[in-house]
Amino acid sequence: MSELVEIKKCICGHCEKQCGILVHVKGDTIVKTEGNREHPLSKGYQCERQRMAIEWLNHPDQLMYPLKRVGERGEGRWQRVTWDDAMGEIGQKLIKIRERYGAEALLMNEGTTRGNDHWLHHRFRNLFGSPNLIGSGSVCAMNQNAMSFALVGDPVWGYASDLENTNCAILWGSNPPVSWQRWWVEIIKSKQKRAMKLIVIDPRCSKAAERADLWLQLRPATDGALALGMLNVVINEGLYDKEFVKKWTIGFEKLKERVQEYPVEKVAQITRVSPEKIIQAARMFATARPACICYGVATDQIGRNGTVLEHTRVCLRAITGNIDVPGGEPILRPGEKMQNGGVFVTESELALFDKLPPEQRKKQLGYDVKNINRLLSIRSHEITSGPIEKAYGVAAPSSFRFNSPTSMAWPAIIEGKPYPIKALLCYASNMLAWVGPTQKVYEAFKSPNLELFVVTDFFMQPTAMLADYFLPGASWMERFTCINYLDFGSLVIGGDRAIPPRGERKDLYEFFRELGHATGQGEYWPWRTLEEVSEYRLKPMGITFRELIDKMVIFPPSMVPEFKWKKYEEVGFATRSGKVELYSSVLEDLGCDPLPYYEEAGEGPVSTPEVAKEYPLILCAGGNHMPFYHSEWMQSGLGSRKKHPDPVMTIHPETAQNLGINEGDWAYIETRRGRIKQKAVFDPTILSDVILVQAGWWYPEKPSKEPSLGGVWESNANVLVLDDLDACDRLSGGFQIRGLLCKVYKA
Ligand SMILES: Nc1nc2c(c(=O)[nH]1)N[C@H]1C(S)=C(S)[C@@H](COP(=O)(O)OP(=O)(O)OC[C@H]3O[C@@H](n4cnc5c(=O)[nH]c(N)nc54)[C@H](O)[C@@H]3O)O[C@H]1N2
Ligand SMILES: Nc1nc2c(c(=O)[nH]1)N[C@H]1C(S)=C(S)[C@@H](COP(=O)(O)OP(=O)(O)OC[C@H]3O[C@@H](n4cnc5c(=O)[nH]c(N)nc54)[C@H](O)[C@@H]3O)O[C@H]1N2
Ligand code: SF4
Ligand SMILES: [Mo]
Repeated sequence: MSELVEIKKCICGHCEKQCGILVHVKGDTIVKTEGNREHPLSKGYQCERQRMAIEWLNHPDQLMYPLKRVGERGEGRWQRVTWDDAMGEIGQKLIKIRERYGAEALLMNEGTTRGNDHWLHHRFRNLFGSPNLIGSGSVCAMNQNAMSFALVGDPVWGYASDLENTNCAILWGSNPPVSWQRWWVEIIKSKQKRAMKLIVIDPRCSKAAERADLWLQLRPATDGALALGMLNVVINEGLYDKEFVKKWTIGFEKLKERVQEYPVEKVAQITRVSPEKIIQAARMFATARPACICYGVATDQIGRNGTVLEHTRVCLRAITGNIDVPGGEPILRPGEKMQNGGVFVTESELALFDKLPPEQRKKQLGYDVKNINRLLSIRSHEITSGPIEKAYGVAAPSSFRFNSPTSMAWPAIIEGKPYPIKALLCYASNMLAWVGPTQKVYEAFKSPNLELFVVTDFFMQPTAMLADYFLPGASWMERFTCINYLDFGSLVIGGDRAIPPRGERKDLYEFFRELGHATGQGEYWPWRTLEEVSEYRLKPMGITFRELIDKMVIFPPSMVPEFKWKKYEEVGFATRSGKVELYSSVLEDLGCDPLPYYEEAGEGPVSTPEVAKEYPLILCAGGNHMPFYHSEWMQSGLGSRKKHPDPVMTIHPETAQNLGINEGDWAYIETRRGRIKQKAVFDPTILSDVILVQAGWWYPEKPSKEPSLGGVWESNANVLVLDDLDACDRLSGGFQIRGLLCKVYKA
């Protein structure tokens, strides 16, 4: 083994932030990781997970070889097989299933993006012929993205807010000191440097709210009403950018009429936020200009009204003139010509959406179901694609633009309704932990009607415990990175791999390439490795992958030396009208209300008072904890688990006292769906009838088989959630996670 220490420029994949990390390698051993100060985007930032990256990689539970189930699903008996044998068998089964039931009988499930992976599964699925994909996106950002595309033609949902130059930022159901620490650093800097105003909307005084100039403590899941109340103030007090509205929007008068239905007094009653505070927030946001509303996930998880809320937020951003201006929401597009005139090959081009036959598209679960998933259907994708392609000059982004409601997947597997789903491919996702109710997901996985269930992951997590095949994945330290971040913009990010994959682990590129080869798609997967495909993508730009890794990031001309703002003045917006459609023609075509509105969540104290009698508390089944990442980092022995050995439920001390619960006690949390237990932590700032439970919890130290399944039933928040179609988000199909009804008692 070489004694020399080599330093590799890598991109961390422990979450979606893509920080540049220097990995010190001796032979095939990683000896140290540190934030890369020269990285143009992360500038040396690293979070506490980096301190544990090596122990994570060396954890004895990391799996190194493909496994095939022997015995029943969940029995925990596995046989080691080769990749060739596993892929050969999986490929044959998929081909047979397609012959017997049609390509739509394949359902794919993706987890949170880590960068490289999106076009891969789209390409495989489109070539296979299935329109069916489920993913966390329907309760995480994808819905907001879709609303942005419908109204503006570009994503302006606050994922890239210009915090450095803003005078006012709203954190809406978002707690960046825990969830987005790199943003939080920028927010604090802007507060110090330019006295930026911070508004936080949260039912408890979160870490972010502690630093807020204005904290709006609302009843969970009433965010849609609050937003309309704020819009009412902005419009009626004339606080909007009149010139922008006149020149660049359509439907303002209709919107104005609609918001009259939401006077602040009425909104105050719904939300429990005082009229004075609603007015103050609206004025602060509208007059501070420039201002932005950052992304937060809480509102994607309130069921029914979640995505409609984003309609109102886009209106707020647009009419106050905060789109594509410094300090507002920048517009970033893929497909821009680089300095040499060449274009980085985009995700959408590689995704080959045009290979999915029109008759197959229409079969998508939720393609055309009234009141559900409209905006995340392939139909919506088709409607919005024309103007986008015209404006962008490349295929419309398909990554992150459509999927099916999870609640439609389970009946398709279990009962064959509306048609049978027979195969499930799950990559980088732990469905038993992320989607609910867990009981339904479990029933689907155990169904004899599911003929093939494949999982690729690092660990034997609960979902994998029920699979037929397990394929071991290569982590960020074991693979290369070459991305333009899901076609959000034209900048290209590259990263080295620190060490070759351990054991027989393979990256997702190889996973999908091998699946492609096993199902007759070989000609479409000519590049043997991620390095080769990266060279192909970079070739038009006239640089090699090595050069990219060295440079770390390549920016398109519109970003250097200075970011080019107000691009719409030259090219218009990428909608049919070329304007921001406050009154949405896309929603109208989809048969939805073209204007924003408010309705109560499917379950809650107002919509289901009869349930509230037995389940009097309002449950929010989520809220992040560092360094956990969803269901990851729970393995015992890791620093993360030592720091947080148990799952925690946040509750008001008086509410707990009335229930005879002391701080640190185990408590049961029960809804109509089921019950779990977590440890009580007191927070005097949370609304007294609201509790917050930690999501993603399982116990990797418990048996990896039935009935325990890694303890996934004990403390997993998704045992509690609701996915009745009528309670799901009307536009995204997302199930209801926040604003539910529960009762709590001592365990
Ligand atoms: N109750 C409740 N449910 C929620 C949420 C909530 O707040 N509350 N949040 C929702 C949100 S925002 C999201 S994004 C989802 C998250 O849902 P998921 O993205 O499915 O997250 P996890 O459940 O942690 O599963 C990720 C799995 O992928 C594996 N993995 C990670 N990277 C790779 C890779 O490169 N290759 C391979 N082969 N495997 C990999 C990890 O080991 C892990 O087991 O959960 C959603 N569900
Ligand atoms: N440590 C850590 N960081 C993460 C992740 C992780 O798993 N762990 N996951 C990443 C991912 S994929 C995502 S999507 C983000 C999500 O991160 P965030 O957007 O910050 O969302 P959460 O942390 O789920 O919740 C934020 C706040 O929402 C509040 N909240 C609960 N219900 C409601 C409601 O009805 N309305 C409003 N307005 N607020 C409510 C909670 O009190 C909480 O303070 O985090 C990312 N970062
Ligand atoms: S896990 Fe931490 S270091 Fe890695 S990308 Fe995310 S924030 Fe950056
Ligand atoms: Mo997420």
